[in-house]
Amino acid sequence: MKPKVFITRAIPENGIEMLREHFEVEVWPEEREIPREVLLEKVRDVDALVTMLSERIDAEVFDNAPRLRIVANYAVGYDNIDIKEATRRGIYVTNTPDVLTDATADFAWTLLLATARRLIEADSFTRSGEWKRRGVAWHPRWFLGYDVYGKTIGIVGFGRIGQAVARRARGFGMRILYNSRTRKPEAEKELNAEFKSLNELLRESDFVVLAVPLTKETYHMIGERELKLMKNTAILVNIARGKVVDTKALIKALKEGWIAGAGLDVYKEEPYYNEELFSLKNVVLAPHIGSATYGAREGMAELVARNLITFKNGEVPPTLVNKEVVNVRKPG
Ligand code: 8YV
Repeated sequence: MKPKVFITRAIPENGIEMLREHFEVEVWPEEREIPREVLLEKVRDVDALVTMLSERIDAEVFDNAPRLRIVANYAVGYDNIDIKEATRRGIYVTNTPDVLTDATADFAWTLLLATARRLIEADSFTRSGEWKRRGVAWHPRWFLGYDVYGKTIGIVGFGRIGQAVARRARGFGMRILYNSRTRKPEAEKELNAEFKSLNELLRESDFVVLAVPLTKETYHMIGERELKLMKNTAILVNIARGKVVDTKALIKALKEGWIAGAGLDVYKEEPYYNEELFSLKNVVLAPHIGSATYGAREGMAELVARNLITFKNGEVPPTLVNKEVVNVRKPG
């Protein structure tokens, strides 16, 4: 008999097909999120679980899943999973690094450029017929934005995605500053990046890109004090997690002109709606789509499947998060 895997959202078919060869597969078929009580019921007889960021995977889930041996998160981040609890119980946790790095870095740049050059405002002006109504071909003071080429970018969090954002900044002739928990001498050399304290980085950057994981240390790492350190011509881009920024402080900063604008892909809770924030003109907003390319999403599905299949074959999965779990239980 094949082991059973439950997938909490319809991931791309390539991953599901790979899994079908080795597992009995059930997929939550609806677009809406799986209700908590249904999830708790579904996990009762599963050996493996594929989860999304929006699901809290904690002791209660594990208590309901006596056969569960592995959780494959369909994301690089895993702040939705109680890793300590999983490890204690000998449950393997995997994520999807690398395959989404370039897509996410491209999207940071999409937000950066769209915010700097007011693309969304300009698009509505054109599409709504306002341009035609005005009856003027152009005006030297319309849609003035901020220069990007040759400016200074400050990247907070210099892991795979942060460095990929920096790699792109090289093509824009930028000075590259970064801040992270540990210094990265090799990346400094490769990317000609300068390590700065968070305060220095905020003071000196024209664009600040957040690329840190959400942890106790990074929760509200950008608040009123930090936003006040930024230049009033600077733009903040968040492709990390909404809770890294204090939303109230950000709204104040955008309204009162402490900073020039923000490009946001992530919010303190998701889905999110905030009239005060969403009515501002100097923000560009996306519904958490940093990794939403055909290539990245298929890569994520394949990696999820490879992790589960490798584990089933008694080997350590390629992108295991809780490495210490091998001391608690052997894979398989
Ligand atoms: C999510 C992400 O995976 O990988 C992450 O950590 O934030 C995104 O790529 C995506 O929204 C699906 O949950």
